[in-house]
Amino acid sequence: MAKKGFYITTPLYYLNGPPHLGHAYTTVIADVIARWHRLKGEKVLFLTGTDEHGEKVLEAAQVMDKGARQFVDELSAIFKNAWDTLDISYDDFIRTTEARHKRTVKDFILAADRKGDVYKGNYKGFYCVGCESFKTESEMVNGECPDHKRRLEMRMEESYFFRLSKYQDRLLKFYKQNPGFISPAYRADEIKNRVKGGLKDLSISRENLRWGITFPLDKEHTTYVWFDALTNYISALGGRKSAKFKRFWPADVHLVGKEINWFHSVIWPAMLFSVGVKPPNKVLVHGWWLVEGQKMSKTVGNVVDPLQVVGKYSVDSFRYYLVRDAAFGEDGDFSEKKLVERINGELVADLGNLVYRALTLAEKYKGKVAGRPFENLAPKIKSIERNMDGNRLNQAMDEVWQIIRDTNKYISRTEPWKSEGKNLGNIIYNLMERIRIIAILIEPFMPSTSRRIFDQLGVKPQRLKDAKYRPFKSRIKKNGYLFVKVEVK
Ligand code: ME8
Repeated sequence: MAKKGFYITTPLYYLNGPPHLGHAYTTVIADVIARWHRLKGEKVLFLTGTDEHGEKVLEAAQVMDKGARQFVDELSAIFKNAWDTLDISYDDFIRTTEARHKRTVKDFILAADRKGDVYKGNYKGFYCVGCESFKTESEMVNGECPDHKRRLEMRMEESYFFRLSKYQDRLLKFYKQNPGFISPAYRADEIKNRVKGGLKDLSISRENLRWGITFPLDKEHTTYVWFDALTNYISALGGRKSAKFKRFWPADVHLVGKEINWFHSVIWPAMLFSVGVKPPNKVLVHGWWLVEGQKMSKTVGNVVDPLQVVGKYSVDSFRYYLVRDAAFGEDGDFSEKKLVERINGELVADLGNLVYRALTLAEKYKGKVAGRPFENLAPKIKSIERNMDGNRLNQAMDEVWQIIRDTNKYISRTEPWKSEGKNLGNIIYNLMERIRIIAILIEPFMPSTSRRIFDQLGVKPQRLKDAKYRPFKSRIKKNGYLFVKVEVK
């Protein structure tokens, strides 16, 4: 059976605290891409979940004075609820503590061992619990991990190793043959240069940590948390021999933040080479959200809670802001002031106003709604499609917004309040059809707003193939404003 579905994943988030703005961003972006592919009529598998093993999670449980098991059960439910609130249309939510996952991790280690890629040795190095990885001296700044600002401890222990070094040439060849594998392209260069500089074998087991998956070759060892976590993308399919695997693998997109690109673009493909599975099609790398110019941190006290933001504004305005405000790939800078500006200036004044004005006209008008398009939208929709397919989401959004603004301009230009008869019927036809098309195009970004527009037009939710003018078939039921203006004090 050939692959015939679109498979997209988010990282599995560590359970060391509730989800924050950064987690919400990745998950919303993945949701937009997943919804986009469904809109095109594709069968989609959208996977997210939680990374529940390792020292970092264990430490967090201890701080809360909870047993690890209870801690991860509670926190993974909190993640799941957050994604439900944000209208995330995940098809599967995997937890690394599940049996289906443990089975696949064991299968991977045994297969890599059969290939001769696992051996026992000793590790000596500086470990950062924040990154859950060893750091070289050149990566350290004043004895600390620059990302986590933690003093790094020298560790020496017996460990099993994975022969990552063996795959250097194969990886370089793979990158060459698959130029779109790491995207955006500038994120590929840093990876290629590092791989060219040589690869060290990877320590994949821990002796003094019990919270994890028992290493199948040695009961005294626990599987290294990254070797464990990466495998999830295949465990969720039911392992490398399942029917679902045949249907969905290779994954189309692993969406990740820039700090874990290395794990997904180097270690993961090497693991897959070892067990004889094709690498994913694409690792799509995004930047970080800062908050008013600063890195989010508990110590600074500037961690943004996405649920608080959507409680104050709305789910769709938050989703809209996240996608629109940061150029994909680059860092973004969260500010509530900018969020409010976009709500008032774009959601209320452009989209909300358009729908309200046009439906008011349409509801009052008793004549025949028919006419001719004042503009051919096909080239614009093609361009949006190209940008969406290329994951340039904010550019696609800009183009959708242009259609919205042009429709508002069309109202000012044609002055429907001064028109009547066939002329008015034609204006209303254009407005209703364009609004229906807009509702289709915004669905991936703002699913509930899209639904509310379809409801008011009295039509069923539609797909991308319906995004063209057709005879008017709506039954208007106007129902309030889509967005409310935020009063700024
Ligand atoms: O790395 N801006 O989990 P994690 C944007 N468990 N995105 C951000 C962000 C920010 N400030 N902070 C976090 C792990 N993220 C591993 C992954 S995958 C097999 C295992 C997002 O909880 C971004 O996607 O530290 C980043 O890569 C991810 O959360 C890291 O989540």
